[in-house]
Amino acid sequence: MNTKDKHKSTLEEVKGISQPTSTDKLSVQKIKLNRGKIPSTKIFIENIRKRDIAYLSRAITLVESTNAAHQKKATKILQACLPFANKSIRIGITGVPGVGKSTFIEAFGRYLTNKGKKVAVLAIDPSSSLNKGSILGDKTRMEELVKDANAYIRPSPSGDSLGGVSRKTRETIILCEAAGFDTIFIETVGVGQSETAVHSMVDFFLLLKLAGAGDELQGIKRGIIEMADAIIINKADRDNIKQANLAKIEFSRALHLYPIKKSTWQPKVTTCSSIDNIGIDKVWEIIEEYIMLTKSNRYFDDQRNQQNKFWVLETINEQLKNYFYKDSRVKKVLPKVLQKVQNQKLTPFEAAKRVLDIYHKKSEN
Ligand SMILES: Nc1nc2c(ncn2[C@@H]2O[C@H](COP(=O)(O)OP(=O)(O)OP(=O)(O)O)[C@@H](O)[C@H]2O)c(=O)[nH]1
Ligand SMILES: [Mg+2]
Repeated sequence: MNTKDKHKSTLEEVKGISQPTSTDKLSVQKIKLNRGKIPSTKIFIENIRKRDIAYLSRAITLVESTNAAHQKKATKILQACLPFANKSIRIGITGVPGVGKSTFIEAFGRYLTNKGKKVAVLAIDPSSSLNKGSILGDKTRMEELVKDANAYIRPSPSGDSLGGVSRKTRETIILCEAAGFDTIFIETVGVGQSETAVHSMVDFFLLLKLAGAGDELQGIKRGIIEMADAIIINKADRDNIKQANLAKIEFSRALHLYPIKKSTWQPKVTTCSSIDNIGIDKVWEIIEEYIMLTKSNRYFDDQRNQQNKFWVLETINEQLKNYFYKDSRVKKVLPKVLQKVQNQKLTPFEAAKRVLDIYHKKSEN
């Protein structure tokens, strides 16, 4: 062994045979990065700005961590990333399990990276797709996108609070934007309340649907249709083309019955086949048209400002609730007054007032 080799990490010391992927250079860098000391904020920023995925992922992990030291670090990184954020198009994608979200994102993502775009995909709450194997499923359905150097796919863990998930996703958006991703997809399963949260963090909201199944069958709530800027009838291929075209006409008609949106945008309906890559370009055309309209009538920036305001207030609300319910005296008194309400000894309003008074008194001391 010569002196140069002596200083090599044992992780790299496999002479004469090709390195398995688990010990290739990038993996070694990742392993090193994930152990021991957390790098300085400056190092983080430098590497995130270079679109170094290992650093970006590590920063997102800090954002997602509940550890106080990690959160402090995450705040510093986010603050430093802020000047570089905000320069992307944020697109929400929703639809019931099986509608083809992952397949669509694979096709659409590839279409965009071929156009020179840098695409980040954040999947919120992937575990809600009934089985927890969906991340694995996504990896196979986004086979090409996963390997694409201009794409980054990150499933967000489903947290116990919606506010918590939303905060993490919003902060992850900032990190991805600072890393130069100019098109951000945020994917949710269109059956829960997370759509409202996603709607309040994106510029454009896409709803994927299937032809031939009623809204109830598809588990889509009316509110979600109202939020949509475009409805895409997926799987418009093979025996399904005629039905998909019919559904397109029906939805276009139905959408005209909704009140005009503040953006003045009339939501569009289109069909596509994610598997055969047909109609994908039309989706991008629609989004570009939307951006042109809303940038010229200033709705685009207004909406982002409104969203920021909304999230400030939302975060305050959530924190206040946390402080309140974690307060030891509240914890002690609340069950007692609830019991009194149940026994008809106290009205709900008086009960609430008593608990709030106790909390206020404590904070004044
Ligand atoms: N024929 C046809 N099949 C499709 C199309 N898009 C998706 N599929 C199929 O539909 C099934 C579900 O697709 P996914 O992309 O996994 O659906 P998803 O919405 O991501 O599902 P979840 O992750 O469970 O929420 C798969 O078997 C796909 O191959 C399409 O355009 N045409
Ligand atoms: Mg999926």
